[in-house]
Amino acid sequence: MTPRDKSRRRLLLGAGGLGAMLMTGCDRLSSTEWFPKVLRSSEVLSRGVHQLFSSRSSMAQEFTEADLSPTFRSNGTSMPEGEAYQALAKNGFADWQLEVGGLVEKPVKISLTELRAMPRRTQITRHDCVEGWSAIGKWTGVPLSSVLAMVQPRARARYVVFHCADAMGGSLTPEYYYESIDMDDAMHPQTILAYGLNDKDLPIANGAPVRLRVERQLGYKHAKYVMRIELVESFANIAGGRGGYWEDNGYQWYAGI
Ligand SMILES: Nc1nc2c(c(=O)[nH]1)N[C@H]1C(S)=C(S)[C@@H](COP(=O)(O)O)O[C@H]1N2
Ligand SMILES: [Mo]
Repeated sequence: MTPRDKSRRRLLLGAGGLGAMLMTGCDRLSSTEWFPKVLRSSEVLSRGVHQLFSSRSSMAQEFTEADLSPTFRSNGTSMPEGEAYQALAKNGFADWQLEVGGLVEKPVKISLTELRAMPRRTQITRHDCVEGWSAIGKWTGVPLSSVLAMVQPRARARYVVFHCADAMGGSLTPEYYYESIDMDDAMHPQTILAYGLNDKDLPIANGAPVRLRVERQLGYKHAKYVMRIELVESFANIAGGRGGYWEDNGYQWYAGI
């Protein structure tokens, strides 16, 4: 027996011994009545703890008017260059239509007027950018869940992808900004398609006519200049395959705050 065999043997014996110990422990415990009850309550407890600390259903903090930043700065694109976008902007986005399709029963095109006529939600939240700045703004828009209710996602749909109007230079074929979130975040009450900022129409610098607010995640997830929403099972075949423009450049897909 080589020294290596010996140490392996010791390891195996050790593991067996531990198993035997656990077995007898369990046998003894399960024969008493209280053990299954304790097990059940600890399961409930751990579910509660999970919801407290890692819950995807928790709400992001909301602030008051007094907390608003004097101005909400712009970051990344502040004016998409494409001719199509420029034409839409010139016309006050009267001809803009949000396309919602992919893995849905009823694909739709929604105009800004139609979006504005839907039940709205207003929220004052803090935006945190990875570049090290934050700002508090008041956003008004339509819960994404309402739009999804209209189109009826198919059972296979796992992610919602936002395709934007701004091309991010660098290569010969334009790479458009895009982002994606999962169904949990898509259905969250604070996830809205915002058309208003601080009681005014969303400025172009901040993503007009419509940008995503997904309040429990970092700034780059909040896609501006949303033109098309696509429900997919996987984002492996979209652009670089990582679910977003910045993700394709190395950022995390889930950017929880
Ligand atoms: N289409 C598009 N969306 C975008 C960006 C962008 O350049 N293009 N920048 C992202 C980043 S990094 C941040 S911090 C926020 C900035 O939003 P703001 O311009 O309203 O401050 O938008 C995000 N969404
Ligand atoms: Mo950002």
